[in-house]
Amino acid sequence: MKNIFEAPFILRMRKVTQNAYRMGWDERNGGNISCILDEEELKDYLDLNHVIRTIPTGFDATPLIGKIFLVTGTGSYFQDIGFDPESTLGIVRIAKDGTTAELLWGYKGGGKFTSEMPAHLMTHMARLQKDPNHRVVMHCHPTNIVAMTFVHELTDKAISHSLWQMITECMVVFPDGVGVLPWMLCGTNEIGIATAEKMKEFRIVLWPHHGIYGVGTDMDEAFGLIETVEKAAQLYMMTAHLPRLNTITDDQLRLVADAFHVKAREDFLD
Ligand code: 2HA
Ligand code: ZN
Repeated sequence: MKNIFEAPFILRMRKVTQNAYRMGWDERNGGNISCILDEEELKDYLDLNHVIRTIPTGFDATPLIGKIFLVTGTGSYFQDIGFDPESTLGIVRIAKDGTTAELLWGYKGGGKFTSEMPAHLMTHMARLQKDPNHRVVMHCHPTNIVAMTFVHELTDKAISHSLWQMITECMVVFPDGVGVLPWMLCGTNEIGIATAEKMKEFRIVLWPHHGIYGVGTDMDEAFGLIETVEKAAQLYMMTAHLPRLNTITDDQLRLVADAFHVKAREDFLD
């Protein structure tokens, strides 16, 4: 068996969580990440027949039966994941009943996965239907995007349009726009269902006055997507109270989309 502490998926999780912490997106135990692991790769590191214990998920995840996830633990601090991955992370497989997770590694000391597991697993189900290469769901609390939800109209169209206008690159990185939910109680199946519903259309979903969900085919892509949205929100917040003398027009946004061969959400342009 290879040493799991040197596995690329553990090293990448350590890198991403440390960077997110330093970006100020994950104060205290804020934020969580889940990543679908490749069984072929994992079997060099773990005996997949050895289940340490089982943990109920609290809902039916039948489409994910047999899938294996690396997931941050509830209550764990992102700043701790780098030096103590085995206590702060877990590897779980969705069992044959669809409602139980089998712990294969981690959550040392009796922990369990993030309280936002419903939103994560339901989002994985929604995104896998759209993109078979989908792998990662990342949730965190970037300062400016949360600030923006206090001062901006909360519709998918209005918020996507404002973000696109902040940096030319935004149209290239998220031509599909961002979705936004009404304020809802976090950690519930209800917010999971609402998040996954938006994820049928978007790769970014905002939880007003709380944070953001971003997805990707790997951790760097999910991180980069959130990073780009947060940068745009920062520019919005830096300029929102100042007279707007210049902007990127809708025709210019279309020009960017054409030049970079991406398909802008036309109904979000005027
Ligand atoms: O895990 O971010 O939304 C802490 C949170 C809950
Ligand atoms: Zn949160």
